[in-house]
Amino acid sequence: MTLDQHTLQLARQRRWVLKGTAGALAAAGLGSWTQGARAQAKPLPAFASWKDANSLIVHSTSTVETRRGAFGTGIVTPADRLYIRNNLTPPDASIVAAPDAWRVEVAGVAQPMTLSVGQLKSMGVETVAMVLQCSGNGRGFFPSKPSGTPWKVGAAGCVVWTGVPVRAVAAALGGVADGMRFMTGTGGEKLPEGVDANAVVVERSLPLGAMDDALLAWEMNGAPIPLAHGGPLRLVVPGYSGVNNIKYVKRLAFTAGESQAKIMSHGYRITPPGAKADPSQPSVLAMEVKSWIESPGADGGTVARGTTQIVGLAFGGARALKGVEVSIDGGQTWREAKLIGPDLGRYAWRQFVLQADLQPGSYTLASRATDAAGNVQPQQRMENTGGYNNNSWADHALKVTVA
Ligand SMILES: Nc1nc2c(c(=O)[nH]1)N[C@H]1C(S)=C(S)[C@@H](COP(=O)(O)O)O[C@H]1N2
Ligand SMILES: [Mo]
Repeated sequence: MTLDQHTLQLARQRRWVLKGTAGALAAAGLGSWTQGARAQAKPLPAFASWKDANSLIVHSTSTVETRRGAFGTGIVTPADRLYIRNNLTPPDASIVAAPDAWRVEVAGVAQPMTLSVGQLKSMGVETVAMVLQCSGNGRGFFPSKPSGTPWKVGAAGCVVWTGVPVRAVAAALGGVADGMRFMTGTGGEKLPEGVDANAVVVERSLPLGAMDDALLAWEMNGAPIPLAHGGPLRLVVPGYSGVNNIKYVKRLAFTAGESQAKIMSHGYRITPPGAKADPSQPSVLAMEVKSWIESPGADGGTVARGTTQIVGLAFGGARALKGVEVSIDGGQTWREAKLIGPDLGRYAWRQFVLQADLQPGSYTLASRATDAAGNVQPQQRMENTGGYNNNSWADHALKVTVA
């Protein structure tokens, strides 16, 4: 990419209305505009200052979203563009300086034990590519404006994790103890003093079967996991939404019951509109089939007429992806898109493309994915108070003007 193209792309991401060529923009002093825009945007939090600000929307010091159109076309989301969601202040950065020294307590097995990351590395190794997606991704499309970050598409990424299978750890410690029905992970943040730990701790319980594909991971996209993403050690559970992937995991327990932490009992529940969250409502656990278009038009700008590659991202959630259809008329007619690039496994996302000849006019571009079990991405979101699990294709459609 030339510098001019790059500048143009940056400007598009900033949603400026563009007229003229890239060269003309450079001549018009676009450089100073970009600086102005950067000054206005919220800065990245210190623990994530290494990220690519131009690819991100900073909602707050604990919530950072990838811009639509900025995921890149390499399937795996680069670490410096990956979203961030922290419920608490992350631990001190010193914990990632000596990653092998981090310790995790393993309970609910025949021989409970506290293990260092160094020890875990001797117990087994496995790699998985998976979609990491916040349960609230797409909340920003809910007309009811649920409280919480109004994410659009960018609280998600496709990430490659390496670590030891949870099954191998459990087996090495004599196996899961009798009667245990859940796998419970606890985050290693320092909790504020004087408050009930259960009110704040990030602790989640998943059905025991979730351990089958789960890892205790120390590497992300080929490098030690950075603090922002849960290093030195993270519990990753392919197919389960973001919150169930516990960063800086300090305890992994097989338990008879669910965690009593508020984030488990009341947080992340599918609560009917108007009702209050309570433990009888279903938990947000496995992810559903979903897709969205990345290009053209993610910036809301005008699209050039002629042959166009409509590209996007699609995943099956807890199941493999089967296929994706694309519509250019808001869902009246659909055509099968082509899946491109290598298949990194059932938990990863795939890129898709549909080539279309777009003549001047207005278009509503939509995509609709189907998983291996035949579940089709629905037209409408399922209304719920927390704004979770939005996989509506209509909400994710893009209106574009072709000129
Ligand atoms: N320890 C801990 N783990 C956590 C969280 C947290 O606040 N603390 N946030 C969860 C939520 S809600 C999401 S969406 C993902 C975000 O992962 P990321 O910041 O690496 O993108 O981490 C999950 N794991
Ligand atoms: Mo989340």
